Parts: sequence; structure tokens; C-alpha cells
Amino acid sequence: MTRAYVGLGANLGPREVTLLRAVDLLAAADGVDVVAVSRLRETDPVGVADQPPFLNGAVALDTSLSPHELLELLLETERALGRVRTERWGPRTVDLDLLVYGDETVDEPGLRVPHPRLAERRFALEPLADLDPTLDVPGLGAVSAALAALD
Ligand code: GSY
Repeated sequence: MTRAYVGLGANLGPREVTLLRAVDLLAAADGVDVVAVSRLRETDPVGVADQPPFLNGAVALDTSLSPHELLELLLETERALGRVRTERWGPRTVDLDLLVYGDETVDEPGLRVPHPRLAERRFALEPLADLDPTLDVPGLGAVSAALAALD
């Protein structure tokens, strides 16, 4: 089993209901044990500023799935919750990002882990720090130090 961390985000529709449903769907999947869910925080949009505020969080899970299988599960879960992929940085009903997968690094078209923009995303680092501030992210170091570097 590998401990992985998934970022949760939504800025359309009933955001909290959708994110908690996403966690339930992940917990029900074969090969996934949900370990903990962070607090959900309202955050200002990063990138395209002219869109509704996000609700963000993160989930820690233990999984026997490979990084690619886990990514496929996240995409399936987004689809099950009604996400349609349109504008890249635009509003979305749900967004599930594979942030960290154990101590592994993957750099392939379609899958980069740890998430390539993690270091600059307070909305992803703060929920990770809720779950484990000492988490050592490959190439980045401790989550708490990455957050301090943003201040
Ligand atoms: O994958 C990230 C989607 N996203 C977010 C987000 O989740 N939260 C905030 N605050 N801004 C964002 N901009 C984008 S794109």
C-alpha cells in the first residue's frame, strides 16, 4: 500500500456536498482506504480571477493502485459527479488532483507527480499541512516549510 494525497476543489454547484461525495466514492473504490480528510476552506481563485470562490481540501488515502490507476479513478470520479472538462483554468463542479504518491516521482505526458504546481498553491499546501505538516514531498521537502516559503 502507498500513502497518496489527493487535492479536492470545487467552485460550482453545492461545493461541500460534491466534495464529500467525491470522498465517499473514493472510499468505496477497490484498492483505496481513505485515511483522513482535511478541513475544507474557501479560497480565492488562482489563475483566472473572474470566477466564483473555490472550496478546497485534501484527502489522505492508502492505495494498492498504481499512480496511473489512481489517476484514472480520479477522472472517473469527476465524471460520475458531473464534471465536464471545458476551459482549462475555468470554473468546475469538482477537481481531484493527484498531489503526492508516496515517495514516487512520475513525469509523463498526462501524469506528473508530485503535482507540478504544488509549491505555488497555498490552496493545496494548507490542506496537506492539516493532514501531515511533516509530509516530505519529493523534490519539495516538508509541506510546512513549503508553506512558510510562500509567506
Ligand atoms: O486544480 C486547481 C483548480 N483551481 C483552483 C482551486 O482549486 N482553488 C483555487 N483557489 N484556485 C484555483 N484555480 C484553479 S485552475
